[in-house]
Order: sequence, then structure tokens, then C-alpha cells
Amino acid sequence: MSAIQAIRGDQPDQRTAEATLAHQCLYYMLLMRELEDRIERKLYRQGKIVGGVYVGRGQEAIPVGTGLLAGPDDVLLPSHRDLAVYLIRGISPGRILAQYMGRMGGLTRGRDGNMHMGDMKHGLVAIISALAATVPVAAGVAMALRYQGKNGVAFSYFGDGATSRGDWHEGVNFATVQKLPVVFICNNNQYAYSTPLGLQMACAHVADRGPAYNMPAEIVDGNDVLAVYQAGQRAVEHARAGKGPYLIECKTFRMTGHSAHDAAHYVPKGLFEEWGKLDPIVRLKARMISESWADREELEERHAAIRKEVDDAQAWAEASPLPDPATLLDDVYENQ
Ligand SMILES: Cc1ncc(C[n+]2csc(CCOP(=O)(O)OP(=O)(O)O)c2C)c(N)n1
Ligand SMILES: [Mg+2]
Repeated sequence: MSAIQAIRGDQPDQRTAEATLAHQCLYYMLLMRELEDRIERKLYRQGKIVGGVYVGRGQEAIPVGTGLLAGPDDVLLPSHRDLAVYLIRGISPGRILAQYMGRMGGLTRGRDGNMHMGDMKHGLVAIISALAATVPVAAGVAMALRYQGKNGVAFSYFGDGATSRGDWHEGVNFATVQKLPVVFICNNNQYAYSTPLGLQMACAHVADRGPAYNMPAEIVDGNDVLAVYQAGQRAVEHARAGKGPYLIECKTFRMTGHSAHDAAHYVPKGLFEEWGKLDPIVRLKARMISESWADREELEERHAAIRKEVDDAQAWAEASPLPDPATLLDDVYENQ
């Protein structure tokens, strides 16, 4: 039985719903961390990754706490630090590693070398590199869901910096005017590349932007996965009930440079120390032990199983072939 089968309750389970949720959150946060560590700290340094690497270290609670709320009709538009969203929607770790290594087994079949990937079969819209460009797309997705008579919600993910882009404001404005079912999820990690928050926006909180659009907006501790989940529940319920969009600002911190090539010398060291103490995985584990939802040994076993899952995924991805150059134009034009 795999770790995920175990925590999904495929084995007789006496746990409470809250404990089961905590185990599920821990599984996806650990899997995201392990996969990204493998990508950034091993494969990238070995020269096996085709493109740049952007990770969500320290921010795992945000895609996990919200992604777990998505139902089959919902559509998710993750940003570049939301890897867990793909895992939750059923994309295997092997396919993700193959994607980063430019292999046929990846979601873009070797056409892209990092995270510009999606799969509508799983309700995942591919990341658009231009910041905030997915926000009007999220509004469009929500409108399409409404036209189709589905009760789906669009989950729109972005960073603090993206909220200063024109596309963000147009997308949010359209969604609020049309009362579209969108949940806007901001990871406010205090930096947009090397620009600290105070140099790119004049209000103190991203949530302060909500009232300008008559949109409910709440601030949540983005390093507390259960708190993110609860805020997400309020947001999804609101959107699904036809009341329009809802903004969640998750306060967090980027525990790396902007990308693997960036040593982040511009970030005061003290901030890494301060936020390191608030690591969402460490905090969830401590909570699980204090609530008797798990003991240390069980958590260790889970972690070991996840490392093995990533080892197997890497072997699978490395066995996947690179694309045949003769197929270069496949899927580019409808008719060649
Ligand atoms: C329009 C645009 N400008 C610049 C970039 C380059 N770029 C990619 S991510 C990024 C920082 C984004 O900051 P934020 O929105 O806070 O997200 P974070 O990376 O912190 O998660 C920049 C400047 C881009 N992709 N698109
Ligand atoms: Mg940011």
C-alpha cells in the first residue's frame, strides 16, 4: 500500500476527519518539498534540468491547503510556487520530473523545461510566464463553467508582485462585476524577485485591494496549512454559492532565492531565520504529535515512503526518452 493509499483511508482508519486531513496535508507538503529538493538541489546541479527552477520552499501550505478543496468540476490555475496543486490533481511525481528534464513523459512531452505545464483532463491550466496573465484567464474559465451549467470554481494563484500588474486588476474587476466563481489565492512571500513588498505596492496588505472591487478579502497565516484550508473553505463556499469572487492573502516567506541561480543576497539574513522557525511542515508535524494524530515513528515512516516515491519517480523520468526532433511541430499547428 502506498503512503497516499494509507492516508486516504484505504486501510481501516479510526482517525477523526481533522486528523485525516492533517495526514493528507502532510503527505502533499512533504511530497512537494522532496520533489523540489530533488529538482533544485540535485538534478539542477547535475545539469539534468533543461530550464530554470523556481520552488515554493516554505510556501507548501498554500497550494496544499487550497488545492485539497477542489472538486472534479473545478479548474486550477497554479503559479510557479504551487507544485502541490499538480500532485493533488493526480499528476504523478514521475511526470513532473520528466517535465523538468525535457522528457517525453512530461506534461508538455519535452516542449518545455520547467513548470509551464497544465493538463485540462485534470482541470489544470498551464502557467503563463507573463505575471498575472492567468488572472483574466481564470475569470474566463469561471465564465465558461457558468455557461456550461457546472457548479465549478476557478482557483487563481499568484504572488504579491503579480497584484501590481494591470492584468491582475482587469481580471479581478471583470470577475467581480460578473460575480464569477473565482477564488483568488495570493502567496504574499514579501518579495517579487529582488523587490520587497513596500517598494512595489503602497498598501500594507494585498487584501487591502479587495474593497476597491467590493470583494471579500481575508488575511491568513500562509504557513499554517489547516488555517489556509479553513480560509479556503470560506472562499470556495462563497464562490460556489454564486456570491462572486473571494480573495485570500496568505502571508508567507520565500525561503530561497527567486530561482535556483539567485543567492538572494538582497534578503536580510534575519528574515530567513525568523521565517525558518515558522516552517509549515515542522509546524504541522508538531501539531499532529501534540493532538495525538500521529507519533514520531509514524511520521518518520511516512517521510521515508515519500523519499522512496521520489526515487522511483526519478528512475521513471530518466528512463523516459527525449523528444524526437522530427516531432518538433507536433501539436503546434492544428493542420501542418
Ligand atoms: C510581466 C512579467 N514581468 C516580469 C517577469 C519575471 N518574473 C517572473 S516571476 C517574478 C517575480 C514575481 O513575484 P511575485 O508575483 O511576488 O511571485 P513570487 O515569485 O514571489 O512567488 C518576475 C519579476 C514575468 N514573468 N512577467
Ligand atoms: Mg512574491
